[in-house]
Amino acid sequence: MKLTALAAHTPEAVRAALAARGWDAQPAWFAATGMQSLVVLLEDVTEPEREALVRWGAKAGADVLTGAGWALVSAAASRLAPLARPDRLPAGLESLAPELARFLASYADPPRRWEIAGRTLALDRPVLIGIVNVTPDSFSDGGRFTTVDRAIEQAERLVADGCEILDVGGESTRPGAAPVAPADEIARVVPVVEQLVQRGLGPVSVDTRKAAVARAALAAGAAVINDVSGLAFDPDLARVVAEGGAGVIVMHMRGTPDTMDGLAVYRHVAAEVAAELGAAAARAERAGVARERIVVDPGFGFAKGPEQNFRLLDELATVVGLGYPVAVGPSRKRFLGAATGRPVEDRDRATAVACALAWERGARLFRVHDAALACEALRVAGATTSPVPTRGDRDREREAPLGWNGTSAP
Ligand code: PMM
Repeated sequence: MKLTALAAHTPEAVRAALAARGWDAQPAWFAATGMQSLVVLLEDVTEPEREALVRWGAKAGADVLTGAGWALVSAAASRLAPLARPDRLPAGLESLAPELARFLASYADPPRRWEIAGRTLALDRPVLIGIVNVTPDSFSDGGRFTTVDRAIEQAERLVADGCEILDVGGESTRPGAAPVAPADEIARVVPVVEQLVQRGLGPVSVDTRKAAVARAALAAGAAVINDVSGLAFDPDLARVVAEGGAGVIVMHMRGTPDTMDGLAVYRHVAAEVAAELGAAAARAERAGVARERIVVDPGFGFAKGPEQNFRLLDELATVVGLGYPVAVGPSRKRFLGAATGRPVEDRDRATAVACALAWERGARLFRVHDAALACEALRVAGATTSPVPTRGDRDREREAPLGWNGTSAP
């Protein structure tokens, strides 16, 4: 007998091993995801639930580590699947089924598209979002592109370098930045949005926390609203997005740019950021934004110190596990400077590496100042991932939500 250790950090190696042995793409992918080992953290676990989990784990051959109120469960996705099915669920674990079913369904069949105003973006390859700041005080290209012409020049360069979306921002989110009145923000942003739309550059996203700015931007032709406050700053913003049929990026932060640094206190940063982002995305859905229009972003640098940003980057799959497409914005941020010792104007290589790492962990959209290096890095990273085969409707009906069958014939 001959033994080869397979690279099990993603299902790719098992998929490729099956494909090399004659399996079709779809069953090979499905079996590979079923065989993939997953670890889930369960919290708010009652004592009877904990006992039921330990009993199930012993029978199912899953590893279960528990403490008061929590459990860590590690098993192949196909072994976890019965816990998500009401007809196969062991007694006492009923409260686990809905969340686990949602997670396993999005894990096996991740979102592949993002619906924004007027079009659909494919997410089976990296999507670059180019930053067009029209603030006089933004930290990294502050003051250089304040006029419409210069913003357009910058946008043209970003598109030529590989950006598919342009994100126009008229308010700096740097701590201590002067607040901008909605009318001033509109006056900065709208002429740029109009010009970009007129020239066919974009689709255009607008980075704003304010409903009035979002309304004006959507009327001018913007297709996405990018809210760094995660819909917490202006209670009307989600409704404006819903009514405009726009896409939305819901970013994680705590407090405001002025208070966020003092709120960077976490016991388990990835779990807490994911939970808070999940709640923000649910707010968007309650306000009428369709799930297919929502992208979430962990908000690197917002209410997070350098170590927390790196932990979050490493554990990005926890945010991906929410089931929404994930965007990241590490571009030129302080934590990259902390690791490299490079000043803000020399962090594009570090940004490109962070983007590639984020892709490997499941991020699909990348907000950058300089697209050329990030685009190259993401082409390399993207080439390591084969597209997830589409399941036909019949397959969906038969398999959905969780019918892994590791013994499918080729
Ligand atoms: N970072 C900044 C501004 N907007 N939006 C999203 N979605 N994600 C981010 O990480 C993010 C953002 C701050 O950076 P900038 O001032 O250079 O734009």
